[in-house]
Amino acid sequence: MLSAGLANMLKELSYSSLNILKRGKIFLAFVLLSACGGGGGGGGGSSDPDPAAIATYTVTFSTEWSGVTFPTNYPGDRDRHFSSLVGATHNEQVIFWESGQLASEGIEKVAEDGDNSVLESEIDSAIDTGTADAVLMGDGIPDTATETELMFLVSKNYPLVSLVSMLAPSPDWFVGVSGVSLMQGGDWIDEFAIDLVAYDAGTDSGVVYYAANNDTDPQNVILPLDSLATDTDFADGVHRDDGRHVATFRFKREP
Ligand SMILES: [Ca+2]
Ligand SMILES: [Ca+2]
Repeated sequence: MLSAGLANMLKELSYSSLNILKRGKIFLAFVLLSACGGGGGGGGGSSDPDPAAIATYTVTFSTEWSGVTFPTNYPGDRDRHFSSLVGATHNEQVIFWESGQLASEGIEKVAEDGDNSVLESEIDSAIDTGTADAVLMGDGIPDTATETELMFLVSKNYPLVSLVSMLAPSPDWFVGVSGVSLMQGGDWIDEFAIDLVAYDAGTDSGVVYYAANNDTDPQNVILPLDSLATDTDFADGVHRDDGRHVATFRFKREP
């Protein structure tokens, strides 16, 4: 609801309030803090004693994947899509996936089938042990669109985000982030973007988008997607010639 300008002004006011408090001008500080409290109610943490303990973010998931940008064996405009977003807010004591490590069964299911159920169970287990705060579930990018948005709450004790989506159709290829922090130096980050590398989950041995299922046994580690130039345009997870990324996450803090 608040314009960015007004939100910034309120933030400045709250810093001013703290400075004024230090100087002992309690009354004026009280008035300013009241103004801030009223303005910040949209953040969802209005009953929290510390308004900065919870933040609301929107992540915009966008793609430039097309027959023009990645033409080699392109699956076609009516087929190319990204599966429903799935992930978690969590702390540093849990890692749901990592390049160079074996994929969990949950990541395998997402990467091969766009099936989020096992990864959701893995996140639920982490929530039970106190290392994750919430499961994030969002839309994918259908063949008819180039972006989607997911809004979510995040708390100071669980400021990391892991979020993935299958690049589809594909044998076991996915995009996403693992443990990216929405805080820097104790403050919420206003806005940032991450260009997404395409990863091979190491769980299926297909080399083209429409490869038949071919379980990799023993499983390989997760790595940026590499392929022959005759199979796809990907090398080291990006376009082999121009370095283009197949998708982007843009995180933006909501006022
Ligand atoms: Ca593979
Ligand atoms: Ca497999």
